[in-house]
Amino acid sequence: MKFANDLFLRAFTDERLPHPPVWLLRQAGRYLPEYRATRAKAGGFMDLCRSPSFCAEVLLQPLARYQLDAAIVFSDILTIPDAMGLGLSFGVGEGPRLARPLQSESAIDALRVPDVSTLQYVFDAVAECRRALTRDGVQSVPLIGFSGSPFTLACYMVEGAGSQNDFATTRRMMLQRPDLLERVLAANEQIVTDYLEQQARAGANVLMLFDSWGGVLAPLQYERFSLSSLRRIIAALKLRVPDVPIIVFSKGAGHSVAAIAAAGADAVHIDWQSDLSRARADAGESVTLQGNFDPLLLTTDAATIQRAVSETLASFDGKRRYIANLGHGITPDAQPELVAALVNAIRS
Ligand code: 1CP
Repeated sequence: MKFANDLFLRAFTDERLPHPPVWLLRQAGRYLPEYRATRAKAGGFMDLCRSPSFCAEVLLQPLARYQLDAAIVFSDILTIPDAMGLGLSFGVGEGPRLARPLQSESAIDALRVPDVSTLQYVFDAVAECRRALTRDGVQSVPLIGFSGSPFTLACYMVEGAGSQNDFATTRRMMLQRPDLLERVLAANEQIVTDYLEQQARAGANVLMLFDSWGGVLAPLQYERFSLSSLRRIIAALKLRVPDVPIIVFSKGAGHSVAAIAAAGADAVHIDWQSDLSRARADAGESVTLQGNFDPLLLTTDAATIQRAVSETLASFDGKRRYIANLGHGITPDAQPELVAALVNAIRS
């Protein structure tokens, strides 16, 4: 595959780059008026995710506005609980809800690993996104495919929604009946592995695992209930799709950067509460780091953003094995012109 811009892929090698490649977690989304218009046209959020042409449309929206070095397939991590029949819905301006959360042993007994073909609409979206990026055989920027981690998916599957109390229902199950949580994690591990493999086969150039809630676990719990499954998923993918770099984001697990690197991740995404220089010391020189600007910057002003970028890149070598990004997803109140300010400050 030929790329017009392959800076992002070169950040997975030891090459020194002219400036860090940059893309932003959740770069397509509600902060963009054109995204809100496409979502309204599609009907609902899952209708948007189920339409490859709408997915490609919103994929391109941030690329048209900003000089970004990667694109991420438009989808959501909750496609897997949906395929498991847990009754996913999204209201306008609301987070996800599952009608049938896994809150009893009998519900977990009934849990089945879906056939990966039930997620064909996601693989079709990957292929359509890749086509939308490509002209005359040249792809503009690399395409990232993604999945939730087994633990983070389990948080939603047990809780039935997002959480204001660090997923207490899930953690209570972990404390009282670790065997039950481990059955959910084993089911998730199997489908996540196949799901990522199929995204790579459909055209994703890089894969990312979102362990967004791994940080609610203490370090030993994190190893047992999250990182162990990530390690096995990475090992399986390295056999099945060996040339595809893998990025791991365990938000709030800055204590385990070295362990995530040792688990085989090609890149570790760093959250905004962690320090990049410290992460570099923990991860070593042969792992790529991605992150970690505070998403709140996108609700401040251009001078504040310029200062934050200068300070970060003065204290940290951003030209080798580093991908600039946010330390968590863009929020709906981010100002589109400040996204431009951040991207331009990083590039210069
Ligand atoms: O940049 C892009 O193109 C965004 C694609 C994308 C990704 C990578 C979306 C679209 N969701 C995700 C991943 C995702 N989804 C994560 C991991 C990343 C992270 O930690 O930020 C998580 C935790 C979710 C779950 C989810 N989906 C939430 C959070 C719920 C909570 O716990 O509070 C929400 C609000 C969604 C819906 C969603 N997904 C994506 C968008 C644009 C939206 C908003 C839906 C809408 O239009 O109303």
